[in-house]
Amino acid sequence: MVAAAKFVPLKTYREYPPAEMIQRAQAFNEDMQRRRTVRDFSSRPVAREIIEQCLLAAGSAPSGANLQPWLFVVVSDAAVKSEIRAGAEREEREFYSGKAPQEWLDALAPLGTDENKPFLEDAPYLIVIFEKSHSLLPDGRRIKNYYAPQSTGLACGMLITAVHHAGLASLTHTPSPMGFLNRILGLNKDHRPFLLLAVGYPAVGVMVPDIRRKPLCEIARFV
Ligand code: IYR
Repeated sequence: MVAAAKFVPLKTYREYPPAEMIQRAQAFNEDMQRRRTVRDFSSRPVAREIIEQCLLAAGSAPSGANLQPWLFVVVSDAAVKSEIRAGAEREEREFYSGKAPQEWLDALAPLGTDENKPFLEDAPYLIVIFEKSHSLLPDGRRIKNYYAPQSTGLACGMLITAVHHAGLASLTHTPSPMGFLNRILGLNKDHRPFLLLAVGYPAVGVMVPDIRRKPLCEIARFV
């Protein structure tokens, strides 16, 4: 049986005068341009409440058929972080010493990355985002999640934005393959590890690569 659509009035939309819209868009862009990925974190504690609010913001992302095909596993336990570091560094050693083609290594050179991932223990939180291939409906039916990668990617983008907005730094980390995360976190094959996000304060005196963002004319076309 197909559930009947139920609609309610949209009460949350807010319109701004055009000049204010421009000002808001500029201010938001300026704030987003301050975001930088960092690879060195302070172990300074961060209140769980901040992470919870950022996750709720991420969970407001649009998703295929509103199936919300994501699971955020927040790791702060030191022993679990160590296991994750060991699993990731095992994959990264292979990546950097043979698996990655030279072209890929050349593209990474400006970022100065290598197989050592101390941030996986230093950062107070590792948020492992899983893409769920299926949903369990309240009536017990198991159905496929539509556009699961797109939806989960959108939620990740919103999470990174929320974390930055809250005043914390993050690092998107994608050891490959990431199957070890299922084993460590006890999740079945319906859960595909999508991204590992380290979150916390940047280390004091942290350095970041001297890189630029592409100008509008290179990333957009108005037709
Ligand atoms: N996963 C490796 C390699 C890596 C790949 C890309 I694409 C990056 O933007 C950064 C790193 C690592 O984390 O070192």
